[in-house]
Amino acid sequence: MSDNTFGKLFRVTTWGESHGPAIGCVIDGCPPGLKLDPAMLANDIDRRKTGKSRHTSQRKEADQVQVLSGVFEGVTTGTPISLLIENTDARSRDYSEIARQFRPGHADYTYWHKYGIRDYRGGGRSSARETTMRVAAGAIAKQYLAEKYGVEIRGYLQQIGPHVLAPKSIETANDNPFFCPDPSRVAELESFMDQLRKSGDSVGAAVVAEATSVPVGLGEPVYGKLDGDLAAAMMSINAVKGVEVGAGFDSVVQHGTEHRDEMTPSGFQSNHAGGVLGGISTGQTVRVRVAFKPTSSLRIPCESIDVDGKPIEVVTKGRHDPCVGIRATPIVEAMLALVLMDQVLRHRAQNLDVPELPGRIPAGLE
Ligand code: EPS
Repeated sequence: MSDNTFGKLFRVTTWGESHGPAIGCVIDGCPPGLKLDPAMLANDIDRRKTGKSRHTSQRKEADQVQVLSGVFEGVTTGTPISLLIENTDARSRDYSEIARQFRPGHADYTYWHKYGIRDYRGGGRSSARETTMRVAAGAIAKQYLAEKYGVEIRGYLQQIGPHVLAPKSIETANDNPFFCPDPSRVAELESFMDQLRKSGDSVGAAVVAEATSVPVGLGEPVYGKLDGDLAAAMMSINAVKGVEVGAGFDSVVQHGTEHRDEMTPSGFQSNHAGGVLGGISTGQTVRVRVAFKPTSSLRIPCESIDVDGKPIEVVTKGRHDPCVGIRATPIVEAMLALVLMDQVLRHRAQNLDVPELPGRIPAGLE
């Protein structure tokens, strides 16, 4: 496993396993002089945590982040920032049977055949636990982007199973366990999840994240496009099976007259592009939608095989998420922040001397 680093100039390397002593990351390339707000860092880590409601895994991690380097008197120094979180509530005995078995739909099988060895405890490196460090690094990127450019990143649960959630009031998404952007739908989600949990099954979900006040010009044609980087970043999150930017797959049925975002001196008239044209940010809201598959650790028995290829019936015990998408909003936001942060530094490295040209239109309706 040799690709644990994300980004070209804002480089984040994560390490650790779900049931090891700790998880951590090293962020190399963070500009010096950024005053870090520890409360904001802790808040984002807390938003992603397990065990905050009955609808997620009941593993209770303190998720206390230790800043080991790269910050002096609360300000980044430009040297590598090293963050560490101890694992304090791993229960490895839940995994004793899984040690020799494969859960259909899980990375168990591919890790085993790729490496010939696997830390089966809590899924090891393939666990969603790893996303904690993405959120930590993303919180630092968010702070820089907000301070320098006024970029604001927010996300919400857009769909869970058959329930499509319109963003009636995005600012309330943090006030409920689902990141639901419509308070009037929360009770319906509670009973949906209660029934699902009782049934022992799991379900998929979709999360939307958007960034406002993104500077024009981020993204590098042709292999470092902003949307290309976003797709890769989102697909690297556990359980993600699809990514859309702007109109995404709805573009298939659109006509050009509908899809094109008409321009006037006062703004773009729509945002089917999702804030990206030719792989470069337009200055409009960058919007991404991410599809999460249903989780595969289920207590409903099913057919599988063991490490010797013998047929078995597999049942997963322990504390699992019936829908990993429920707490994925902070993770999607973090990956959006990391991509924008990296592209900001890359843009400045090459194009700092390019003047702002006349005729730049302000952000439009969206
Ligand atoms: C996970 C399985 C569960 C979750 C875990 C992700 O692990 P365990 O069986 O050890 O409780 O709790 O999520 C986290 C620990 C976390 O911090 O997100 C999995 O299989 O991905």
